Amino acid sequence: MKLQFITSNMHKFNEISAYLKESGIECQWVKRTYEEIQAETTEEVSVDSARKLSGEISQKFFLEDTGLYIQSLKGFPGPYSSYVFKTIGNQGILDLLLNKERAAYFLTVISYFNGKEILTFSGKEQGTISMEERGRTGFGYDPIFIPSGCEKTLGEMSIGEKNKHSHRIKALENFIDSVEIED
Ligand code: ITT
Repeated sequence: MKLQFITSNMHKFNEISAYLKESGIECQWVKRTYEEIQAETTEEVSVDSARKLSGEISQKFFLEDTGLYIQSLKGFPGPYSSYVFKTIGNQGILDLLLNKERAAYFLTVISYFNGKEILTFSGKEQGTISMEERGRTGFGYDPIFIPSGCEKTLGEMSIGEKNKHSHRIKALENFIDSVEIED
């Protein structure tokens, strides 16, 4: 079994391919950027991207969009996570949260194009935002996110540790459990 994963992000590919390898599924990295719409949900961004790419790629593929949702900021940065990371970054988020509740979650929405239609699968990971950046593994918001029940941030975990409870792997499990993936 072989799956094509479209992403510009090497870390996403490494996490997903490490997990799929254990399940005996080969994952091919299609490394490319694509334009994302600005929308109010992670799902809309994910589905719209897959719909546009399905117009130019005839084979089956999947992609995913991920957002960090902070409860006391009414879900911000959510679907704006990419822009917010590029602009104010992790320190900017920590500054916004001074004296605020720190509960947050990551949401990943995978969109799979099966050659005919687009199917979506979600995964959520609850946690809290740390008081300072910690750790150098992972990427993006990993150094400020502590999964529920853990003491370390995702930035202090190996891929194997992060994959045990991650939003991305939960979405992936829903995907591979629900879909017949032939060659
Ligand atoms: P694509 O090519 O797959 O779109 P991307 O890096 O642009 O790669 P997203 O738009 O899904 O990915 O990511 C939105 C932002 O959230 C971006 O700043 C990422 O660094 C960050 N992010 C995504 N997944 C994350 C994770 O597992 N841990 C920490 N930060 C993450």
